[in-house]
Amino acid sequence: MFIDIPRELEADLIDRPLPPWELDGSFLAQSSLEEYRTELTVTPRFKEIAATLRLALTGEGGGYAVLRLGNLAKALSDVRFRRLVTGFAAEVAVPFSPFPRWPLWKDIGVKVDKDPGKSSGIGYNAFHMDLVNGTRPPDYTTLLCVRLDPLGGGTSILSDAHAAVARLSEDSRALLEESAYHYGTFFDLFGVGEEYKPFPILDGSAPGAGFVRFTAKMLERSELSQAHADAARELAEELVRGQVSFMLQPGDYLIVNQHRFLHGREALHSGQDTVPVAERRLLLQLFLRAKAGDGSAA
Ligand SMILES: O=C(O)CCC(=O)C(=O)O
Ligand SMILES: [Fe+2]
Repeated sequence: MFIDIPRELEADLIDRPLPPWELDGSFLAQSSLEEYRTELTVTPRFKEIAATLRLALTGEGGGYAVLRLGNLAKALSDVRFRRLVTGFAAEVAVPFSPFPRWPLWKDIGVKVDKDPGKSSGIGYNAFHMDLVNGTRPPDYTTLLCVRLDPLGGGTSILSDAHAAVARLSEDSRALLEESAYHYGTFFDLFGVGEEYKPFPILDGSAPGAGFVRFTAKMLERSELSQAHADAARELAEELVRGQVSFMLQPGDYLIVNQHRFLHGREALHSGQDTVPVAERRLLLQLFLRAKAGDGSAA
């Protein structure tokens, strides 16, 4: 679901600088949420775009959206643009940082010597949920594209997790409901609950509800029993079968409802070591927590 910003709204937003935000612990402060909302909702059509965005993320069949903010990215300074995108994000849920040492927005650059399958690696980044091993993963994960891979790789991939689960056999689903899965380390994180280890991929909710707590990265990096690994591999294959893919353009803002969709990224093009670090692909990542009492993320 791609959402364009009407020209008149772009023009209004360019003339409407937002103040710096404040944090309350690792969350965007309520006062900043209200201030941004007040500033932005007087702009004609902003409310309408925010409603379209929420519907794309939580309505029937929805689960992700790409806001096309490229013209605004070009027209505004980095600081002003980042505040504006934070304002859009705050219309969906509360921005927060699970990583105490990082600011609200975290850089995802390209590191040629990192595990290629992990965040900021150069290889295929398999379907996953972010912060999968916390008892409360972020309700939304969001990625803002600053720079493309100049060599042409890095297509984003998304897949409807519940649709993939629905295509599995009952036996596989039963295995995925067992607390037999684990992935990664859990250290010094805020706002995502406790470490969950081991965890079930399916939590026994009704079809279409609950998290599909999954990362295909566990297939290579976690010790799993044969039967559990086979069921997880089937799910990974169904996710690929149902995937959509597109190349994020500079200024595109991808928001993923983690209760519904899993995400990943195709490999960057070979030859990243020949690209100067400052010219490599760059995304900025921000996580969102659904507002208290707002059951709509699920
Ligand atoms: O590089 C990308 O497009 C996705 C990165 C990602 O999913 C992550 O770092 O969690
Ligand atoms: Fe991710």
